Amino acid sequence: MSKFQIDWQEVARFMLLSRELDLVEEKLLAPQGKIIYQFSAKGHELSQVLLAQTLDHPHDAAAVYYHSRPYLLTSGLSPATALAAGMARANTPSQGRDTGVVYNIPRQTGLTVLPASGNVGAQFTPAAGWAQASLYYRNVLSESDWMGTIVVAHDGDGSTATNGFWAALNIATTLNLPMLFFIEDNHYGLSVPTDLQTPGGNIAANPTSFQNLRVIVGDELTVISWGETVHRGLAAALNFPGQVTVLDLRTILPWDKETVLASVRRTGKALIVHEDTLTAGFGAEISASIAAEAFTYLDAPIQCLATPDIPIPYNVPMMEAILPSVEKIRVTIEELLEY
Ligand SMILES: Cc1ncc(C[n+]2csc(CCOP(=O)(O)OP(=O)(O)O)c2C)c(N)n1
Repeated sequence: MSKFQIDWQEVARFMLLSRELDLVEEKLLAPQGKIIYQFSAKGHELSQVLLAQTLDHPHDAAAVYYHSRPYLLTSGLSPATALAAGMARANTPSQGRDTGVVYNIPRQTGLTVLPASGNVGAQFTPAAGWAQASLYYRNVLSESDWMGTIVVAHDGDGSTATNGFWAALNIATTLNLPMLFFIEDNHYGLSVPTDLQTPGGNIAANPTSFQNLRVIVGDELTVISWGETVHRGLAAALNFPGQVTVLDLRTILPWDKETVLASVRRTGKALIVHEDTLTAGFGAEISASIAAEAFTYLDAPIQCLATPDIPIPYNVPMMEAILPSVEKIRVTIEELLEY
């Protein structure tokens, strides 16, 4: 993944194409008995087409599931193959061996779609394997063309109850793998509501204690932080499920500017939280970069919560009083969301 450029005309074209294929299957092929199941991608189109446009590195890869057709169409799957696969025809990716809509695309010009199966949760292990291999190419074999690769595992919220999900999360955070867990949360696994398989029903809140995990939970505001205030930011963000992305920078020299800019361009709002003083704190640097490089995407002023320009008090309650507290962060998030 090297840049974040959206071709909106193409986005519209692939979204409409995907929707049209669903309608052909729903209205024609299913009633005629030519497909056994119809795996609708309705509602999945926008996020997947945007994701496919973002993954542009030749070694980027994805492991997909049965709702991934918009993503695959954007990555080079032809509409004819898409329909033929659903009908279990020959010369289609699984040649009728598996649910038609789980495809794989060996790398030709675009990215690789790893071999998939209809099993819920089967995507995470191959994706983690690809990510680990990419680090090997990059760090051990010193093949510089593997720099900047990322692998995505697509699945639904139900899959976060599977062994594959947790095992991959464990190794991805242990080895710091370049891996994105792209979970499409429609609040149900078939007819089972999320709160019956996830404490509190918030699938993003569940894995937040994993180290080296940059948690992405929402799309209306980006909270940028590092160190202790990450935990406060996460605690505050849990009050706004699905609305707030919390980025843990982990280092500020270098800092992950690309991730910050990509996220702010997506959410349109930025809140920086740190323990350093407001004046000359590193938040000012981040704020300046967002203003310079993502200004036209902003829907609200960039905000920074930091300590006032005073020495940090030794007395604990006094220290707590000046640090950005969970409550102060929560209130600021609320104000920014309402802006
Ligand atoms: C290993 C396995 N167990 C059970 C199933 C049957 N099954 C198909 S879809 C599904 C629900 C998946 O829910 P979720 O991950 O939330 O995806 P959604 O379809 O809601 O996007 C289940 C249990 C399966 N395909 N694979």
